[in-house]
Amino acid sequence: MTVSSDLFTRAQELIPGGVNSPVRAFRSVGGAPFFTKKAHGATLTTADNQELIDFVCTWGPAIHGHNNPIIREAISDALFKGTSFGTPNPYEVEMAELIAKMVPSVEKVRMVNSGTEATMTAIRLARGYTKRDKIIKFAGCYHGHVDSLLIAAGSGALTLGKPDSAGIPESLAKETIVLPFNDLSKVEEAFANYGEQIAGIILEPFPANVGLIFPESGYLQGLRNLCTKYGSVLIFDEVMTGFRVSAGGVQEHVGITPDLTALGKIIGGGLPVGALGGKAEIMDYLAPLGPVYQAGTLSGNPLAMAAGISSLKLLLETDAYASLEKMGKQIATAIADTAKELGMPVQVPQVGSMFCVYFSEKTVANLDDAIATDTERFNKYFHRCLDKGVYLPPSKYEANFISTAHQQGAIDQATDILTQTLREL
Ligand code: HOZ
Repeated sequence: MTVSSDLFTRAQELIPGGVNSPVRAFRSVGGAPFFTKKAHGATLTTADNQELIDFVCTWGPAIHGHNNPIIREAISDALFKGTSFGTPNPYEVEMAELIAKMVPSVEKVRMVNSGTEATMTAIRLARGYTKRDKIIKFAGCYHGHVDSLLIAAGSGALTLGKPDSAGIPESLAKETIVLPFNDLSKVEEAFANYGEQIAGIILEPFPANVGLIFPESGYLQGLRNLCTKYGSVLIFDEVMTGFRVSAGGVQEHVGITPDLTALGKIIGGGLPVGALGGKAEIMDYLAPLGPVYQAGTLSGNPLAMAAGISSLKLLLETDAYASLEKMGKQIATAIADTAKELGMPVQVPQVGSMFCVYFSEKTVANLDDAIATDTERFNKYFHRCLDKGVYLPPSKYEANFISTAHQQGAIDQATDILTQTLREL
C-alpha cells in the first residue's frame, strides 16, 4: 500500500469522497488521487516521493510556481504583525490600488475570500442595482458553487456528469437563463423576450472550466452592446483568466470593458482570496454605501493581501507574460504538430500560459462540442503522462496552467513526455 492510498482510505472515512473539492477525487479519469506533501517551483512531491511537473498550479493561483521565495517572505513579514485584525488594514488599500491599476474596468473593488464569493456578490449587486431578477449564464461556464449559477455548470460539476446541482430551489433556478456559448442570436432572442427583466449576463470570457474555449469574433462585443442597450450589467468572471491571460485579464486582451469583474486565484498569491471590482456607480450600491449587503470576517486578511500584493507586483516587475506565452506556445505547438503527424484528431487551444488538450476533430466552441470530445483517450493520456512524471488536470474539462517557475528545463522535459505519450496512445 502506498502512503497516498493509505491517506485516501483514511480520508474517505471522514471527508465526503475523501476530498475537499470534488474534481480532486480523480472520478473523471479513474483511479485514486495522489497526496502532495510539498511543492516547489514547477514541481509537486507526492506523499510517496514521486516528483511531478505540475500543470495544475493549484488550479491557477501559482503563476510564479509553488513556494515562491518572494511571496513566502511577504507572507512571513505579515505573519509577524498578526494574522487578522478585524479592522481596515494598510494592505487592503495597496491591493485595491494595484487591482485598479491593472484591470481596465475596475474603478472600485471589494475584497472577498474566494472566487465563489466574488461571483455570488456580483449577481446580487447586478440584481440590486438594476432591480431586476433574471441572470443569463452560458452552458459550461462555471462560476463557483453559487446557487443561481450551478446550472449547466462546468468544472467539477460537469466532471461528475451533474452540471445541475441538487439542492437548488426551482424558484431560484427559473431566474437563471442558460444559453449556449458562442451563439449571439440566442442572447438577442432572450433580451427580446425578457429584456426588461434581465439584471445581467455573467460569463467566463474565455470559458476555462470546460477545457478552454475562445469566443468567436464579435461575440463579446455583441454581449457588451446588448447589456448597454437594455441597461443590464455585463459581468466577466475572470477568476481564472485575470492576471493570467495578461496583466488586465481577457478584458485587456480583447479590449472589451465589462461593468463588473469577479477575480480570484492569482490575486491571493496562493492564499484564499477573491475580489469583485467594476464601475464605481455600481460598486457604490454595496453596503455600507448602498442597499446591497455583503460582508466577511476574514475579508482583506493581511496575510492573504500580502501574498497577493507580492504576486501582482512580481507580474508587473518581470517580463512574465512574454515568457509565459513562449512556454505555452511551445507546448501547444509541439502537441498539435505531433498529433498532425500521427493523423490523430487533437485540438490544443492556448492563450499565454493556459492550454488544454481536446481529443477532437473539430474546434470546440461550446459545451456540447466539449462533451463530444474523446473522454477515454483523454483519460488514458492523463494516466500515462502522470506515470511519466507530468501532472495534467484530472479531467478533460479543466485547463492547464504554466508558471514562470517552469522555465525552459521543465517545459522541454514536459514537451518530450507529452508528445512521446501521444505517440504511444
Ligand atoms: N474549481 C477548480 C477547478 N476549475 C477546482 C478547485 C479544486 O479542486 O481545488
